[in-house]
Amino acid sequence: MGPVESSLLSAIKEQGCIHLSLIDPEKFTGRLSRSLEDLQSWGTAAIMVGGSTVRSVDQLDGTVKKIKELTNLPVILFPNGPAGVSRFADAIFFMSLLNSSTPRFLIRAQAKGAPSVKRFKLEPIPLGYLVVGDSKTAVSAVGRANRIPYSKPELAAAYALAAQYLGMRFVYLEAGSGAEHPVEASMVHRVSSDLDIPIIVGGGIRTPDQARALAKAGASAIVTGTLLEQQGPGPVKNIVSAMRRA
Ligand code: 1GP
Repeated sequence: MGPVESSLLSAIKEQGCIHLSLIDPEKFTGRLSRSLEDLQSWGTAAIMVGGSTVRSVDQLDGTVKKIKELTNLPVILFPNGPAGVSRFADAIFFMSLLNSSTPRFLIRAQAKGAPSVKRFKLEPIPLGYLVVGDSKTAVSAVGRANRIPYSKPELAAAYALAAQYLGMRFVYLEAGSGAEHPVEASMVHRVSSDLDIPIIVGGGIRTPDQARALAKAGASAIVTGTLLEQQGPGPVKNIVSAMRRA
């Protein structure tokens, strides 16, 4: 296990549930410097960089370099494929979209990207990625996911357990960026009661109440992206403090 994963696990142990900020290089147009300063002071644990439609490595590199200049928080790539690998990041969620219907997102893109991860000496953090819920989001369409409905939490739990048994060290329950309905707390609760590895939850989380409920249900990390892009760092502060209280 590398230093970034170790720092995430220590923060989870200490805080119960941590906050991760996602910056999509294609979408983020806000002022990065002010936002990052605020996020760091409020206690976000790491910055994830990526998005379902990232194509330009130059744009990705530029965003990662800028974030690294502005903060000493770890930068973790959240790749959509080989184009999501930047040599300037610290770590990468090395993930398989477990409920994709295409081998491309199950293993082919990973095989294509793995040599770059090694060459750039990025820290790989193995993660099982699951698209859940009813929202027609970019990740669901691009990843050709057979979404797991909220009415089938036992199915999400079975996939998550399979991820754990395959040696993945995190599971990510993803409702999709900008999802209308974030992951339901009952699903997180069902998954977390079967699992020994941390659960990351993201997609459509907009309010402190949603974040608090997910943290209480057993989420180890909560990801927000769109909120920062659309409303600036203010609302993120309320989410982080609600999670702390939870
Ligand atoms: C998307 O889960 C993340 O991969 C974050 O979603 O942009 O809706 O916060 P939002």
